[in-house]
Amino acid sequence: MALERTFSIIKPDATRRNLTGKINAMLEDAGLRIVAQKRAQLTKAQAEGFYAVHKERPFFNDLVAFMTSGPVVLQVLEGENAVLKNREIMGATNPADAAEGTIRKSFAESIEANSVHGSDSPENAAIEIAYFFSGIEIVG
Ligand code: IDP
Repeated sequence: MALERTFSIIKPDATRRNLTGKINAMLEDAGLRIVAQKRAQLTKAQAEGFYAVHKERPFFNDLVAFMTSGPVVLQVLEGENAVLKNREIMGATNPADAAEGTIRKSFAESIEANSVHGSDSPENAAIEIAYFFSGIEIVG
C-alpha cells in the first residue's frame, strides 16, 4: 500500500505538561514517521481559520482560546494508512470514551483539552498540511 500523510497537532495542554516526547514515541511505536515538525504559538486568526468548520458550534470560541493558550507542535506524519492509524492511536475525542493505550486516554484532561489533533480524512489532511507547512519543510 502507498504511503499516506496526515496532519497532527500536539495541543497546549500537552506541551504545557512537557509530553511532546512521550506522544511522539507513541506515534513512532505505531509505525508513523514524523516527516515535519515545528513548535508554534498560534494566533487567534490562525486558530479560527484552522477550525473554521466548527464556527457555528457552541464550543468554538473556547476552542480557539484553548488552542492559542500556549505553544503547539505542528506535525506531518507519514505511514501506511496514516490518517486512520493516527485516529486509532489518538482515541476518541472525549477521553472518557477513549480506548486504553490511546494518547487521549493516557493524557487528555477533558473533551476540549484532549492533547492531540489528527486529520479525519486524506482530503482534510492535504488541506491542513498546506495550511501550516510548505513543501520544502516536509522531508519523507
Ligand atoms: P476530533 O479532534 O476528535 O476530530 P472534533 O469533533 O473535530 O473532534 O472537534 C475538534 C476539537 O474541538 C476537539 O478535538 C476538542 O478539542 C474540541 N471539542 C469537540 N467537542 C467539544 C465539546 O463538546 N466541548 C468542548 N470542546 C470540544
